[in-house]
Amino acid sequence: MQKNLVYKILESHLEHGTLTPGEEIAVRIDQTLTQDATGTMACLQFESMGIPRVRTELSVSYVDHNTLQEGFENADDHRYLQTMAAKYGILYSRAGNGICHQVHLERFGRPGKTLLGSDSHTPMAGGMGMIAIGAGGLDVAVAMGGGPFYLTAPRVTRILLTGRFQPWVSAKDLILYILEFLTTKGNVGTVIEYAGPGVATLSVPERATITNMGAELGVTTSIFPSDEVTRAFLTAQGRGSEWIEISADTDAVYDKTLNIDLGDLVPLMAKPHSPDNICTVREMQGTAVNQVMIGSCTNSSYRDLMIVALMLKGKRVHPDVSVGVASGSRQVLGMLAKAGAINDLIASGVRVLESACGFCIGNGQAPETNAVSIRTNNRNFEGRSGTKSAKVYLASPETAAACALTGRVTDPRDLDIPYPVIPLPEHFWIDDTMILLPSPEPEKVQIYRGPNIGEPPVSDPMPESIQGMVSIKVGDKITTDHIMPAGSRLKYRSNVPRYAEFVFEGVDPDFSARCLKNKAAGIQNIIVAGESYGQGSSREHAALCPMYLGVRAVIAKSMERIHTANLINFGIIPLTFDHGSDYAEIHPGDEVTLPDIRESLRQGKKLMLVNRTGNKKIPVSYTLTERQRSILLAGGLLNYTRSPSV
Ligand code: MIC
Ligand code: SF4
Repeated sequence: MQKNLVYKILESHLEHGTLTPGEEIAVRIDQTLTQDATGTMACLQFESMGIPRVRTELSVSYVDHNTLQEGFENADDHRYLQTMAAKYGILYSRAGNGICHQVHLERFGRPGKTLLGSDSHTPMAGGMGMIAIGAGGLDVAVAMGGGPFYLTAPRVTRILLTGRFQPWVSAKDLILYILEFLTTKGNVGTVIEYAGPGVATLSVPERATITNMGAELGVTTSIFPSDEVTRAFLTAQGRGSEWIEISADTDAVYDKTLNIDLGDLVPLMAKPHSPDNICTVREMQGTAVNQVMIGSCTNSSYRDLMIVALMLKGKRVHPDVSVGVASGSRQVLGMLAKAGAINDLIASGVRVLESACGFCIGNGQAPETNAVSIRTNNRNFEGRSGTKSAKVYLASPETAAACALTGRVTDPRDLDIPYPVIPLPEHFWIDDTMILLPSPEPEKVQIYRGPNIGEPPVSDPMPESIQGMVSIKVGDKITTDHIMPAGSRLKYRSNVPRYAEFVFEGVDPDFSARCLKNKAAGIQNIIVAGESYGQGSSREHAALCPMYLGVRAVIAKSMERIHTANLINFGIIPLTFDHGSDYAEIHPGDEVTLPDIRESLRQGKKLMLVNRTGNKKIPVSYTLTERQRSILLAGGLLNYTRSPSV
């Protein structure tokens, strides 16, 4: 049978199951990546598995998120990660070397391979023909130990690209356009495969911008074929020998095909507070801008930042706008410096920021009250910038630079300057000295553990029945940033009891204390939610910390993939309403029961939620494989791994 690209790679890595959409499969993972915000927990979990050395072809531990280092916590965690990597056979990318996804694309991504990363934007590596998937840290820890990754065999949507971009329109505009019609909801279980003659007009970094923001669509991953453009990129990275050609068969079958002519696109923006709230830049034209932030894993390649530097060269940014530029990697920063672009940026009044996540995760650069902030990153959830009242618009580097110059929302086509064309460099600057190799004498490496590091907590097995209380009821599109805020709270990632104090901090500041009180009284906590619960980040703390607070079930209208997997991994049952209208029948504080849950799960039987306060029976469902049911019965993946036959 003629195969699409996704199924070709999945088939060559299949360990269990049959490749039929909707079926559970397990695939071998060639490479893993972790970062410092999710990685410390993943590494602690890996250590607790008692495996002496990682069993992947390549595992890299990046430090890029927690580089603000207010207090000792982050620096201690970094030292832990460095020593842990040295001992267990992991490459360690030091703080300052860049954002995990950008560095991975430059130095490690390989067409045809699989990559699992403890970060939701791992699919960025799909820009060079890999199956790259984001997952919770525990799933990545299992993959580091050589275990396969379980997922639902996806439906594949093909996006057929024709034509080429008009000047001033670029990859960000394309993915924003796709977000407008596919939205952030309803794409769970799908992979997007890009094809068509338009593909050849896009460089690897442009493709990576597009696959990066597939995370915002909620798809499992996105992928481009590996072609001559990929070969040129790998060759310029000194890795030409790692290139293979890989693409779909001519008559390959897809679940759906969408057609986009790149020439039809115009500059777009995502308005507050969702990446799918799209308008044209011209619709917002003239709105006063307070801040422009250019960078993040989505748009921080050499191409993106050279365009910005050339647009600003010889000019000054508007005096009312604070402008920051953060390169995605030390390679990009070094090349900008060699090209004189850093001088151009400095001269124009730009604040040159560290090669790290920084502003994107609310680590510094919080804008002023009620600010309009134009950013090139991928998420504009309320409060993520660090300022709750700020209005964040997502846009391309071209649009962001135009706004920086004029102090108003400006379509870059309206600037009277020629569109800078940035050819792919023949050779990128290669200096891997900030990537430390594992120790040749692992037995001699002492692992450093600062006082911020605690043991990862483990849940109890699933009780016979859940007797609980609705501790919170939230609406639609609740993101993991709502559940587990990042920014200034990030430094507590390795200290679960402390971090758990901030669960739902911006939504209901009393949530954590209420849950702990219930827990002490033997009452289980239940979360009730609307559509697309758990969008956004892969952070497993959005499940781990609620688990610590005694949350046992989440009942939602619908739920996102990575978060659902994280809930299961930490023993919290993800349930959906059979009838969305029943959402209205439950209120905060209601006493509810899930009778005989243990037995029902064991036998795969239907569940009924009894609302004792409202005196109602509400049918709820789960879509769980036998393995997932066993994990829940055991009280999470760690318990299950220790004794799988619960
Ligand atoms: C994000 O962009 O939200 C993050 C921070 O990179 C997260 C990971 C995390 O919470 O540490 C992600 O996207 O998975
Ligand atoms: Fe870092 Fe932002 Fe990318 Fe997440 S989305 S990995 S915080 S740059």
